Amino acid sequence: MPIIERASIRKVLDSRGNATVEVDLFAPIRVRVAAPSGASTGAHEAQAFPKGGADEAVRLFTKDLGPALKGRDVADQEGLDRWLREVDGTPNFSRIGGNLAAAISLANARAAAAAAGRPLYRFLGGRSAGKMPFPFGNVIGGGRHAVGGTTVQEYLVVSQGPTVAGNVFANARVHHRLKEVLSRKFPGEPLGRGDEGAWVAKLGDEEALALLADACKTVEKDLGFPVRPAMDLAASEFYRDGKYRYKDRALAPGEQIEFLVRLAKDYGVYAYEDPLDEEDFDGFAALTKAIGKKVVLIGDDIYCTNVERLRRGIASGSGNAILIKPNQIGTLTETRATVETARKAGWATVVSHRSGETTDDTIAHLAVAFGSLGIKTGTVGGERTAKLNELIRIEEELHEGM
Ligand code: 2PG
Ligand code: MG
Repeated sequence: MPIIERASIRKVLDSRGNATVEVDLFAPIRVRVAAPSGASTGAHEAQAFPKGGADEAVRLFTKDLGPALKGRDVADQEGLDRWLREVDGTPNFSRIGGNLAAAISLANARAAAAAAGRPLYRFLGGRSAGKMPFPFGNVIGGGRHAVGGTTVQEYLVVSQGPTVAGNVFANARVHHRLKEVLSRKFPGEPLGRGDEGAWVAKLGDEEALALLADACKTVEKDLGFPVRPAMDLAASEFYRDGKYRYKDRALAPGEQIEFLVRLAKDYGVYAYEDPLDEEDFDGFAALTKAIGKKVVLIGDDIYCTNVERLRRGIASGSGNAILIKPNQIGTLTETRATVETARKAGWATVVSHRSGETTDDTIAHLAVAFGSLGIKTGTVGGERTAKLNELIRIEEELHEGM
């Protein structure tokens, strides 16, 4: 396979107006990957940037990493990823930053795919690339992604029709429907949107779920396939002094589990992400015992795409699915190891965007390559539709047998 002839980097904007990094590799075809950034980050995830932020990442790349990439064979993904770990030398990529590591690592995969003349999803997924993920679309928001919204970070719609294109548009329909419902409910009041394009309104947490479940039912009836509600509670963000602190109630861990079991039953919740604090493996196990056969229970902050933490969770039965964010762990090789471990244990994977995104569409390819159950990447907004529209294109290619 070809070697990297040239590597460059620039500081670019993310969708929140913060700086992130974008890496170009020439091998000799030019490929480009930009890294996203989170707001509700897990305690155990890679540090996104070195001290000094994106500017320091650019400096490190320009001085050391970029020149050292020159001459590397793009086929050696694992060697590159090992080297990134060595160069960094810390357990959480705090010297070079997980964002720089992920951008380099994924750009190399893109370069290798381009050299092989194959789309990335096919290059990474081999023959198994073919099953399309369900899009998980954020439609009502709060937490760290929206000022004045719900305590829960994300209310999501998961449309489950026969095609990804149909599901993407069904999710958008629920987003539209909620705009009508919310403008009627709060006449004359401003209706905002959070970092991921979800509606932000003065709603209680159960009230928001009830509105979402209703909107899902309406669209489901119209379209004739399952359209289900889901939530990313990002519960660590509102767990303080032993209680989950909602606007209208404070729940001890046992009460939180009872609350979630009831909501799942009353509103037909399809999936919960981070329903409990990121250190509560026992709570996750108790919830999984109670509803794990019926509800997809996804660990994001608890696992941070980290294979060691996932192994611990598999052993204790703490969930049945894991969220996959490459920049939480830093390299493609480690991301794949986590996905493989999940698959072997019968756990589902959901590949995810970050709240601060760019128009980079790499995760659409990863979700297809990994045969993931889902991809969480918003419903509307250019940095979200970049991924959704790429999924539509991938589905078309698969359909045409390309
Ligand atoms: C999450 C993500 C994406 P952030 O919690 O799942 O929705 O948020 O990127 O802010 O960590
Ligand atoms: Mg999350």
